[in-house]
Amino acid sequence: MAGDHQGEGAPEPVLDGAGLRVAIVAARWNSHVTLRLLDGARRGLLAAGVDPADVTEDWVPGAFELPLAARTWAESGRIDAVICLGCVIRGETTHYEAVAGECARGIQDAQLATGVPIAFGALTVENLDQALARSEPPGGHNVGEDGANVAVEMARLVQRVRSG
Ligand code: INI
Repeated sequence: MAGDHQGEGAPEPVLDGAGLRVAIVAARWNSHVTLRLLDGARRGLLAAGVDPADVTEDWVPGAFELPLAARTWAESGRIDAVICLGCVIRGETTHYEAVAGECARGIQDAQLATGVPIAFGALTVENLDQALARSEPPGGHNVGEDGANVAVEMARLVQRVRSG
């Protein structure tokens, strides 16, 4: 993962997305950032071998709405993983904690309740500079791209364990 040194020493995941069906859900709030995350997610899925025809994209008003959209897709039985994309900037909202916290909690609740992996590709940052640094063009760090990798890795893990 670009810019990531947290996995040093651990085996690299084998990212084989062929045949996986993935739903991307993006928040319109701060769309100047979430569009960059969407680019990253598309790029990551393509690089992992996911067929663009197997990818759906939906927009929701803000990060607060991501969990419901993700859970609805997860319950549909028609996808193998979901990627949530959002951007909550502390300096620009007085209810940062509520929006960011409920987004994270809702996404975790949804993936645990459904057993469908849901990647948390929502930025929770102090300012726009931090948001841009985490949603970079090809070659840079992009949390949407990270989300694509997470979705593929976790979808395969779930499939492998379930199939015994
Ligand atoms: N939603 C975001 O995705 N990012 C934000 O920074 C943000 N701010 O600043 O408030 C935000 N608010 C909207 C929220 O997600 C809901 O859409 C809204 O409260 C309606 O439910």
